[in-house]
Amino acid sequence: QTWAFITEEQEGQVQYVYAEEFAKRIDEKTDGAITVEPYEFGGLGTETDQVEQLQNGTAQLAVTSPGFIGNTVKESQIFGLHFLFPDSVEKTHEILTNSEAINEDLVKKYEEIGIEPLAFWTEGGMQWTSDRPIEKPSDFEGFKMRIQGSKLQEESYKRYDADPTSMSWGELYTGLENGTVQGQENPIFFIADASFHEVQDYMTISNHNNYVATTTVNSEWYNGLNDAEKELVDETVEELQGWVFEEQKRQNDEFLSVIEDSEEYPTEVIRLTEEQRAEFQKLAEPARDFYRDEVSTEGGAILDKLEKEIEEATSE
Ligand code: 6CS
Repeated sequence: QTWAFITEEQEGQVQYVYAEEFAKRIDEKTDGAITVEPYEFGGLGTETDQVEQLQNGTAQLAVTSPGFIGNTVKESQIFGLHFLFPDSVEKTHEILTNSEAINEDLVKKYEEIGIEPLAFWTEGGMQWTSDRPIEKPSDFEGFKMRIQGSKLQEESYKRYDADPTSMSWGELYTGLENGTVQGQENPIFFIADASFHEVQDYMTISNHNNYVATTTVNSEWYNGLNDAEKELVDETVEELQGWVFEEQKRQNDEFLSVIEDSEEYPTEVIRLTEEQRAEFQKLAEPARDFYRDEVSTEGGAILDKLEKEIEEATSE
């Protein structure tokens, strides 16, 4: 049998190599009886189309991002909050792996729409790229900021007085080039690999958030697997949780110098101090109430629990 595995990224990029590694391990474990076919982003439509393909069973597996699924699974927008997770990417990955709020309560919300999330993981800290230096919140005034598409992401940028616009990443290079948008956020590996630095003059190392990706499967398909197949999927996803942490780290470390050393496309790299980050953090904080009141369907119960878990994990 063949299982289709959709990703939102292209060859070499973290989500795609994750799907390749998953395929390789399944192939080895089943002696070739099960083939997993990874799909790169581009051929199947937009990220939102891909969510539908997972839901209707065209694909069995997919990496989906909360920024795109947030209109369907409202609570998943929680990952659009700035300065919620600890500064350490490693700690964040640990929380994403172990949190009950995420892996039990939030999972139930996906299940309601026929999607089973098997793992949440980080693709690294989010950084800003822009056509002007971004060092303080007022630098965002009237700034046309690209966001993926969730209400919470929109609110987060409105807190800095920016003007957020939703856009698929397939349109983003051109959008930045012709000025439809003036900036965007992404982990370093993605900024460099998608060549956004070619059409941006500045990159601010802000670590204002983490890019969270989710390994998801079609519920009906997953529940129809026999015990051995289910175990095979679960065990492989579990193995990849540590593997993908190392992979994103390697890529984010390596690609920083691609941006910094490019002579053809010079990009000024701005590193925010703790004081500078605190200015953004102060403005970002009330977006949590927006999540509780306007986004969550249950008054923010998942956020309340997650905040406690983060507090516990960081005070250890
Ligand atoms: O910015 C985006 O929309 C894209 N960024 C990453 C890191 N992966 C895929 C996603 O669609």
